[in-house]
Amino acid sequence: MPLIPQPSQVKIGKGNFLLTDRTVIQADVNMFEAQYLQTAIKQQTGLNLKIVPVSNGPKISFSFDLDAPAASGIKEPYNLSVSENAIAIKAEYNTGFFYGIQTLLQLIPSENKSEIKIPCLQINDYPKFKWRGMHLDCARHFFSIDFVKKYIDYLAMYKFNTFHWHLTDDQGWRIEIKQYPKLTEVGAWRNGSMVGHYNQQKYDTIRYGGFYTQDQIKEVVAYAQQRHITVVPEIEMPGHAVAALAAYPQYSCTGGPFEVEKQWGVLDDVFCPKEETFTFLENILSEVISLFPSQYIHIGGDECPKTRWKSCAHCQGLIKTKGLKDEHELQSYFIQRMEKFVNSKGRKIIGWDEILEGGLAPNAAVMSWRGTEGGIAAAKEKHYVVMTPGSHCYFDHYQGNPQNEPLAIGGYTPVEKVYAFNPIPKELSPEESKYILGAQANLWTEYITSPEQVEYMIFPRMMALSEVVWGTSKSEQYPDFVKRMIQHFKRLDQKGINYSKALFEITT
Ligand code: TNX
Repeated sequence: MPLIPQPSQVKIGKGNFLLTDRTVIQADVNMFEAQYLQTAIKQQTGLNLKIVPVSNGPKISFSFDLDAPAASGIKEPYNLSVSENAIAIKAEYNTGFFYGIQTLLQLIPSENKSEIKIPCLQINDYPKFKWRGMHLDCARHFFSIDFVKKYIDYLAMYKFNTFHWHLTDDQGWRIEIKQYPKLTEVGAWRNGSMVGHYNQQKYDTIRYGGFYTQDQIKEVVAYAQQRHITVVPEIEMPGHAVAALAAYPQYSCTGGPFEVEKQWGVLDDVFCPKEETFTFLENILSEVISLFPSQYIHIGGDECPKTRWKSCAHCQGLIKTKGLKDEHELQSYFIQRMEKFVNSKGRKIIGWDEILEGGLAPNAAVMSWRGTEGGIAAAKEKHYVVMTPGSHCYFDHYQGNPQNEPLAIGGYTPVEKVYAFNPIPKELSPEESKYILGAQANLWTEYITSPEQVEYMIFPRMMALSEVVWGTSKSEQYPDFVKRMIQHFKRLDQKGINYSKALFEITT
C-alpha cells in the first residue's frame, strides 16, 4: 500500500470495496471532516458523494468507537476498515477521523473514473510524537495567505499537526499589531533585497514587503484548526529585531535610526532590555496571544549578538543591579521576563536553543537547531524539546547536486538523510526521552522567493519527515519508502505541486 506516513499496523484482506457515485458518506451533514472527505474525493476522482445521516447501502461511515484505544490522552488514533460492503472509520476524536480520511484518500487512486476499487484491509494507527511540525519563514520572503493555506493543506496530507509561523525578523515584520501600527507601516517594507548568494553582497533596489492583517491571521488559524493543525506564532526577541527597530528605534540601545534590513545574516542591533522595551513586547504578545490559541508562543531567542549590550550603560547597570554574571545571563533575564508574562496569560514559551545560555527560563520548551545537543541538555533538565537539527531538518539546504539545483543557502540534506533521523538521541534515558515532544523541519526563505520554490524545497523531504515523526520510519525500510514516495509523485503532479527530482540523479 503506498501510504505515507506508513501506519502503525496494516492487515490486508481479500476483495475490494467499489467506490462509485452510489457510495454515500454517512455522517452529520455539518461535520467538517465529512465535507472535507466529500470535496477531496470529488477533486481526486470526479465522483460526487452525498453526505447522509443514515444509509443501508454502500457507505463510508464514521463512529466514535475506536477498538482498543492505543494510547490515552492523544486524539489521533483511528481504525480504518475497508470491507466489500462498507468503509468504516472509528476514532475517539474528530482528529482521528481526519487522519483516517487522509489514509483513505491515499488508498484512492487519483484518476477520473466512475468505479474505483479500494482493497479490503484493516488499519489501526496512531503517531509516536506529539509535535509533528513544519516551519515557514514569511519574514525573509513574504507568502500570501492563499499560499499559507496551501502549505497547511500539505501538512494535513501527511498528518503533521504543527505549523510554526515565523512572522518577524530583521528583514520584515509581517503581523499587524493594532497598538503599534508602524510595525507594519514601516517594518513590513524594505528598500531592496540581496541578489544571488550572500557571499556576493549584491542587492537590488526593489521595494519589497507585505504583512498579514489580524483578520487574515484569524482566517489562517481557523483554517488550520479545522485541519487539526496548531499554528505556533514566532515573534523574535531579543535578536533578529531590526525591522521592529526601524519602526520603533527607541527600543534599541543606541536609538537608531535603522532601516528594515536588506542583507541576510546576524545583525548587532537588537532589543535593549529596558522597561519600555518589555512593555512594548508584552503589548505585542498580548495581541499575538489573542489571535493564536496555541499552548506555545515562540519567542525566538536565537543569534543575539551582545555587542550593543556590552557598550550600553543601561545594560551594564542592569547586569550589576540584578547580580548577573554577563550578557548571556542578561539574555536569560530577558527571556525569563517574557516567560513570566506569557505564563501569566496561561501560555508557555518555546525558544531556539540559545535560550539555554545563561540559564533556562523555568517552564520554557527548547527547539534544538544547532544539532541535538541543546535538546539533550534541556531534556536532562526536564524541559520539553522539539528536535530540529540543521543536520537533518533544514529544508533550506540542498537536496541534490548543487549544480542541478536552484540556489540555496548551502548544506546538503537529501531525503535519505531526513528519513534516517531519529528524534530521540541515544544519550537520553527512557525517562528523559519523554521530554522529546517531536521534531520539525524549518524552511528559512532567504533564498526562497516563490511558492513554487517553497514546494520544491519541502517535497519530497517532508514525506520522509512525516514518517519519522509518525514513528514508523525504519532505516532498513528506506527502499520501500522510496517506492511509496515515487507513487506519491503522481498525486503531487495531479495537484500541480512542484517537487524536487534530485532523488533520481545518478550518484557515483
Ligand atoms: C539560522 S535557525 C537562523 C535563521 C536563518 C538560518 C538559515 C535559527 C534559529 N536562526 O535566522 O535563516 O540560520 O539557515
